[in-house]
Parts: sequence; structure tokens; C-alpha cells
Amino acid sequence: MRVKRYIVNALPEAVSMIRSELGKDAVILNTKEIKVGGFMGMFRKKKVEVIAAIESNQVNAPPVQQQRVQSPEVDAVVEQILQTAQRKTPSAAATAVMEPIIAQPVSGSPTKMEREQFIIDEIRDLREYMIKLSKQQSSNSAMSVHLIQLQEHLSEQEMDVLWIERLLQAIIDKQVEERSEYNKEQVWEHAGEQLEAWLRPYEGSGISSSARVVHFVGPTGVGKTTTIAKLAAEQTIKKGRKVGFITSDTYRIAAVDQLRTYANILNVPIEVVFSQMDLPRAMKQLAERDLIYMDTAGRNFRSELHVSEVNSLLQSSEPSETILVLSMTGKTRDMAAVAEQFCKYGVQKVLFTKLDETSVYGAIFNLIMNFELLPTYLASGQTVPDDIEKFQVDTYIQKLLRGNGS
Ligand SMILES: Nc1nc2c(ncn2[C@@H]2O[C@H](COP(=O)(O)OP(=O)(O)OP(=O)(O)O)[C@@H](O)[C@H]2O)c(=O)[nH]1
Ligand SMILES: [Mg+2]
Repeated sequence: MRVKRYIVNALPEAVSMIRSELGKDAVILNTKEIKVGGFMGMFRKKKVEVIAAIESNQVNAPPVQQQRVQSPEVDAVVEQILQTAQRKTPSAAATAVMEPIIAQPVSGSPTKMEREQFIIDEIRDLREYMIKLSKQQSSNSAMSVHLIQLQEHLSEQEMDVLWIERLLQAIIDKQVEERSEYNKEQVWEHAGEQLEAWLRPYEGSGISSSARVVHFVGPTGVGKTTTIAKLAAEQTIKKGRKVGFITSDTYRIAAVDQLRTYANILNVPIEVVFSQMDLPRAMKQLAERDLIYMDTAGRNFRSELHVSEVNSLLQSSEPSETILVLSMTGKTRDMAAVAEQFCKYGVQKVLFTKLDETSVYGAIFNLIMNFELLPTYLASGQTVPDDIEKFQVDTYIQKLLRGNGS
């Protein structure tokens, strides 16, 4: 069986696409009104999702005599259309409607009779579809129910509509390729496999071992300072590396004290910089340290001004990298706006915090795939140093697909 999914403005549009792509024996398995595009659930456009199928051995099969199915309402409509089409002198309006239909399939110059016959055949086929559709509309096939469950689950997880559609299409294509209809377990298993194939290339990007200076940037209160303390504890206690801190967060009262407290606990030296000019001095003071973590002030980083301001502090003559810290409690579109700003400045790595405060994980997928950001760590709690772990594709996909619609 060959199965195909169409997203169209209205059903008739799909019917003609199905007819030309799958042939006149194709069956509509399911239709559903969906909303696509938009921005955080707003301004979304209404579309119709149509799932159609054809028995493989019927694709490109020679035309067979259609069996007439009884349906008085459909008959009445079709009869009316047939009468119009068969009029000896079609009206200008009727011709205008018919022309595009006949222009495609007929090559050369068809006679008037041929043209009329073609239209009649078209209308008969349409009639069959309408009857099949009215029969099948009430009963979803098992396969489409599972796909719909998957779709609903992922949209609750705030995964981008476009990626959901790509995922569904990939599963449908797989079914076609394997000539089988997946049960629920298979649909979710294939979803996991596809997500893994997409995410796997981005895995394994901790903090680069060659970077001596690591800058942490991100919006206010996302957990930059806490995360620095967690990572510094890992490096000093577990790996025995000599860590130093620099903070440029002089905006907020007590910001320096917050990092200084962690510095005292971990026995790590700390330098405060007020501007780019102070950086060489701070670096000189920390010349003996293996690794320097630089804390920055949280700002409204949807504003490019603030991004360029913090970027001027991130210049380093040493091998360095910058980690964008984002909290999972932030709104998906705000996270995307901030990521977009930092990507302009070449930031490639991201760290997500506060996973413990949400059960919606789609934003992580969106940011990785849409901005090609490399995920480093996931932080899930306030406890220093325990509540942080390296990003792992398998664990993440389990979180994303948890609840699998049952
Ligand atoms: N639940 C939870 N809270 C966290 C996590 N990481 C940090 N926090 C808390 O978030 C709050 C802000 O953390 P900070 O580390 O000060 O955040 P920041 O990004 O440095 O904030 P600014 O410097 O003001 O921009 C604190 O109460 C932290 O304990 C996390 O993974 N989960
Ligand atoms: Mg801070």
C-alpha cells in the first residue's frame, strides 16, 4: 500500500492532487482540519490534512470501468454538473473553469468531443471520491490515529509545526517503503529513530577541552552564575584542574558577591572587570589557571545593542568559546529571538537550565535544529554541583516522547 499525506487549503484541492499522483483508485483514509505556521499559537492558518492511500498494485494500473455506487445526493449534484458540461455551447464562465482542467492531460489539439468526454470522466471520478470520502470520514484508520496522537503530543511539547510535519511525512514514507502499516509502538519507535538521526550530529559537544576561557552569556536569571559554580566544581573536584573566575556582572547589586561566595567555597580566585580595558589585567592575574570561566550580566538580549555590548567583553587572545545559557522556563519564541541574536555573533553552543521546572521540551529540539546550536549540558535543579549533566540524545528523546500519547 502506498500512503501519502497532503496539506491543502480545501479538500477539492487534495482530491485533484491525489487523483493525479496516486490515481483514481486512491482512497482517502482520513481528513482533519489542522492549523499551521503562525507564531506561538497565534495567526495560525487553517489547513486540511488529507491522508490518502492506494494499493501498490493499483498504481499506474490501466483504467477500469468504475462501479457505480448508489448515493442520491451526490448523483443529483453530479447530474447537474454533467448537464452543464455537455451543453453544446458552453458559457464563457464554464469554459474558463474547464480550460485549466483539460489543459494539462491532453496533448496536441483535442476535438470538442474528446474535451467533453474528458470532463465527464473527471466529474465521474470526483463523484466516486465524494462517496468514498463520506463513507470513511467517520472512521479513522488505526495508522492515522497513531500518527495523529504523535502529532498532538509533539505540538503539546511545543515542537515547531514544520518539524512535526517533516517527522510525520518521514514515518509515512517509511511505511510506504516497507509496504506495511505501523502499529502504535512502531509509529513511536520510528519517531524516536528519526529524531535521533536528526539530533545525533549535534551530540557530544561539551565544553571544548582546548578552550582556556569560557564565557557564559544569556538573559537575566537563567542560571548563568549557578551553572558556572556547578561546572567549576566538576573541573576542580573531579578533574583536579585549576579554575579561575572573571565576572563582568557589575550591574546588579550582590552579583559579584554571589560568584565570590562560590569562588570561596571552591577555593577559586576571582577577578572583576568593568570594561573590556580591564580584561588584560584580569587575565594576567589568572595566568596560572588552567581554565577561566567568565560570568556576564543577564540582559534583555532580544536587543541587539545589549548583545553587541556583551560581545565586546568576550574578545580573548586565548582559545575561548562562548556558551549561551537559556532557561526552559522561558517562552519558546523569546529563546529563539535571543539565540538568533547570539548566532549573528558566532555563538555555537547552548546550555539549557531549569529542566526540573517544566515538562515541555520541544524548544531544545527547535533551537538545535533551527539554529544549528550545539547542546552542551542540561541543568535541572538549584543544587551545586550535582544538578547538571551532559546533553545526551537518547535521554533527551525519552523526555520529549514521554507519555507517548497513551
Ligand atoms: N529550578 C532550577 N533553578 C535554577 C537552575 N539553575 C539556576 N537556578 C536558580 O535560578 C536563580 C537564578 O540563578 P542565577 O545563577 O543567579 O542566574 P543568572 O543567569 O546568573 O542571573 P543574572 O546574573 O541575574 O542574569 C537562582 O535562584 C538559582 O538557584 C536550575 O537548573 N533549576
Ligand atoms: Mg548571574
